Amino acid sequence: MTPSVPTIVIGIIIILGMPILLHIILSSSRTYTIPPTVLLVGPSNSGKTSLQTLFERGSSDTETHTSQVSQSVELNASTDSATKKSFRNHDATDGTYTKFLFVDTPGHGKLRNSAMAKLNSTEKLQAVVFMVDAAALGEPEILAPTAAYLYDVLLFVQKRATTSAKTKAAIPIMIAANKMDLFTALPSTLVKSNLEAELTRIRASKSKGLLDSGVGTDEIGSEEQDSWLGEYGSAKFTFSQLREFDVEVEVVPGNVTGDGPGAEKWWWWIAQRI
Ligand SMILES: Nc1nc2c(ncn2[C@@H]2O[C@H](COP(=O)(O)OP(=O)(O)OP(=O)(O)O)[C@@H](O)[C@H]2O)c(=O)[nH]1
Ligand SMILES: [Mg+2]
Repeated sequence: MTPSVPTIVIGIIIILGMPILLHIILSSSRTYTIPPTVLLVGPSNSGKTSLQTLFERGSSDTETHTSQVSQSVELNASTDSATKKSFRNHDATDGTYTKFLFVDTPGHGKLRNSAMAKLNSTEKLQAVVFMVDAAALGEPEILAPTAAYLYDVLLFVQKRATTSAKTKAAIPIMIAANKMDLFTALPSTLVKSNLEAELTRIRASKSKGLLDSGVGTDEIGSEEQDSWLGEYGSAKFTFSQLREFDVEVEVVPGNVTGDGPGAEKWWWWIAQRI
């Protein structure tokens, strides 16, 4: 029973190799189980945290505060038409449910970077919900910063679609026009046209800035084209121009609290895209 050299070598390989093999198996299965993620962005006070609470608990009566950090909850959605109206995240025992992460981000201007970073770093990002306060969007001082934020999000998604078309699918965007329970709320058609008009203005001023910065007309070419939102050179921006990049943008009205269309349509939109 004297141990031979090959036996010892094989023994050592097995002893040293097993943990490494186990690590590879476990870490690869971990990345595999990351659920699809839906990111909730938008300006402060639009109702993001309220919506996340509603989807998670089935009600949203708790007081919310300006969010300081991103918050992730795990939800189950089904495209089964029988459950179309039930977004309550109750036990997923019957039917086929898809587990997904619903991530709330802080909307405050000073914390916006963290939301944009999330957009950039989220694995399995499946959809983006951009929430706006439809009751406040009639005021220019709310509309302007809201559109500026939306501009950044849309341009990010458009750029991602053009640069990595083969590796990553384009991300659909839902503009959730919230607070439809309030009589001051703009109808979704006006939410859409107001945002498009403001985005047109922003786009024009950005391209003008580029021209004014002294860059020669020869040099702007593709650089400017890449950072132009929507159809290049068009006078007016419309959300439908993003279809050219396979990016779908839809305005969907709803409300988290009070009486109105509710949150079912938003839930249904999400369920179909995860
Ligand atoms: N009337 C009405 N008020 C709403 C609705 N949804 C949210 N609110 C109110 O809007 C306020 C802001 O809601 P939050 O959910 O904290 O807003 P937020 O988007 O998370 O804001 P930040 O965390 O600062 O980015 C709260 O007082 C909510 O009660 C709605 O559908 N209708
Ligand atoms: Mg919040």
